[in-house]
Amino acid sequence: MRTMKIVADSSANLLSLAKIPFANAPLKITTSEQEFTDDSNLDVDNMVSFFDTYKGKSKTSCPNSGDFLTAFGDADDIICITITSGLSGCYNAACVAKQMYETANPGKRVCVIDTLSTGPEMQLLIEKLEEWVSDGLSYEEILPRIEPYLKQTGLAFVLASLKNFAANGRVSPAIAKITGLLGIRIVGKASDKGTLEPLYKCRGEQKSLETLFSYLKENGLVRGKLRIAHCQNEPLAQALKQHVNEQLPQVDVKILKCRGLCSYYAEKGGLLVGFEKL
Ligand code: X90
Repeated sequence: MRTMKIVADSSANLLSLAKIPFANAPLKITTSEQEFTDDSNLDVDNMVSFFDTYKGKSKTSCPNSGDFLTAFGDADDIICITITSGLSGCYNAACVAKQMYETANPGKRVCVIDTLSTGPEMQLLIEKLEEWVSDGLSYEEILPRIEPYLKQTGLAFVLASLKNFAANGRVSPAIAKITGLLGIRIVGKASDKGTLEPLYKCRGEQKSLETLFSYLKENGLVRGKLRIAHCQNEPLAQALKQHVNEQLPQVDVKILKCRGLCSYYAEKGGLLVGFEKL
């Protein structure tokens, strides 16, 4: 019996899976005062509080190939899920790790998937992989199902600030300009190329909630899954859940907290949603 393992970088906000082996490769958030490694030891609330008052420079870095090798462990078949290559070097580092792993361990196999997304959309794929593996599907049977599944899912967000995106050169100056205005929320999505695409500017959180919900409904949320990841904004996450439960009672909604990487970019109050278009 070959052993199968799911590996993801820490932007998926998951630390373990209930039914199958899983490991995460941590990204890092670095400041001139402190470095935060986005693994299970990270106190996320403490990191978010730190950024409340920190005014200096900060940056993020992806796991290196060694970090991915550590996450691979010694499994025979590995499916490795990464954040969009449009914004991060994770996918590249994972591909290098795959080459090293397969060369050092003849017969072992790694499949690296660039999700062109992050956070709760990665979570949906990982949940689906867990389901397929527990149902007894083989590595060969699972691989061709991944890209079609990703076509049926999407990522949307509500953010109050794109300060850290701009500071890290991960949005264009034109987009950076619309942010930071008091009370303005940006509702947007992961583009087809895996970059941040703002769609609407909303005044206030209530308006952003309505806008996000309409977007989800118009883009295929009917009876599938909705996964909400928030950065210290349980009230907004609960309000969205309640609204979806009332309007689209068949949708399966779950809420979780952002880990370090997503908290850093989404910033306090930010909300990410992954949804199935079915
Ligand atoms: O390699 C690195 O240093 C990591 C860079 C990651 C940059 C993007 C993080 C996104 C976190 C924020 C809102 C969703 C935007 C969706 C765009 C695909 C989540």
